[in-house]
Amino acid sequence: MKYDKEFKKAMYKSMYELRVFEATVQRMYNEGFIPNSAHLYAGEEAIGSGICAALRPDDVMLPSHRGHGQILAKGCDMNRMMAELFGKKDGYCKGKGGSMHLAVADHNVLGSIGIVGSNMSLAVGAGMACKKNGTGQVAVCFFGDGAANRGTFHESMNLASIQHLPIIYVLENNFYAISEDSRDMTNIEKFSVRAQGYGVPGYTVDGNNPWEVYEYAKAAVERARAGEGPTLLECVTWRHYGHYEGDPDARQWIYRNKEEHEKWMKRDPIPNTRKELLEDGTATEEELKAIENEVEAAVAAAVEFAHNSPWPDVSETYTDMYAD
Ligand SMILES: Cc1ncc(C[n+]2csc(CCOP(=O)(O)OP(=O)(O)O)c2C)c(N)n1
Ligand SMILES: [Mg+2]
Repeated sequence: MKYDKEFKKAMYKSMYELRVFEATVQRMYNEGFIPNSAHLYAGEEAIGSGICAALRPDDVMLPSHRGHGQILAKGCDMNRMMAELFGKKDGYCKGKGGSMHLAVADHNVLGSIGIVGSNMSLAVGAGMACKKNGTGQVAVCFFGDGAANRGTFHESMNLASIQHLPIIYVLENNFYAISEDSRDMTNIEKFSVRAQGYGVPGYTVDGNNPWEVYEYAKAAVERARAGEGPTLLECVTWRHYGHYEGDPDARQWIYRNKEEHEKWMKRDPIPNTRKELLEDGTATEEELKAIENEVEAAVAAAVEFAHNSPWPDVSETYTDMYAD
């Protein structure tokens, strides 16, 4: 076996956490407890978990707007994340960040972001800081196929390349930017070829296979830590739900195709990895059930924590808004 059993079980646990967290966020949103927009990560877990398995705790993350899974996979606290989504005082940003400005200072998560593609510009600054620190830190920037058509993608990658910045660009290609099919929005088959234009290595990776994502991430991280510069990883995947929670396409197939969706659902990374772990003798059914029960209890406890957390006081409305 290529990986030891503990590593494989930890990867499954991480992906399962992301899945249950998002299913719960969906329920909490629909019950009216999350006063915000929610772009769910379900289906894309192998990317967040695979990339983060290759990171150090002090590496810097620039999540996208679809960031819950990315942030959770970095090891952030589920209770404080859920409280933040509820807008409560014990949230990571005292309830003022919500889903799309969820920053976690003590894990170097610079914040999920509502302006699509803007985190690629910020990644250059983060990459410069990592390089200046001289401790081998890297910056990981997550964004989608839609964001890859913004100017910031090109400017960021060019500057990162000439300055040999330690940045991993993780393009989550789920084929859609809201309702726009990326196959109608570009004339290239693979976004990864764009990296060549900047002298950056670019790879297209199976984003539903955590081991493949991890291998490419590990190589990209090693390259970045060695001072050799950025890498672009295009991770091909599929989101299970609509663009945002409430998107009518999730039930009515307005812009996505039901047949294509069903084809992708057979490639769902969670049941497939579960099956693999059972078949290759990594874990028994009982062991996997125990992991799943533990995760489900932790997510339920996070909901409890969020419900019990107080609302922020009105006097705090303008505190923590700007750096001193
Ligand atoms: C600069 C900017 N333009 C448009 C939007 C509206 N918008 C929000 S998400 C989104 C699509 C993003 O698609 P993609 O980058 O593929 O990410 P995905 O949602 O598929 O993860 C758009 C156009 C925005 N938030 N910011
Ligand atoms: Mg997309």
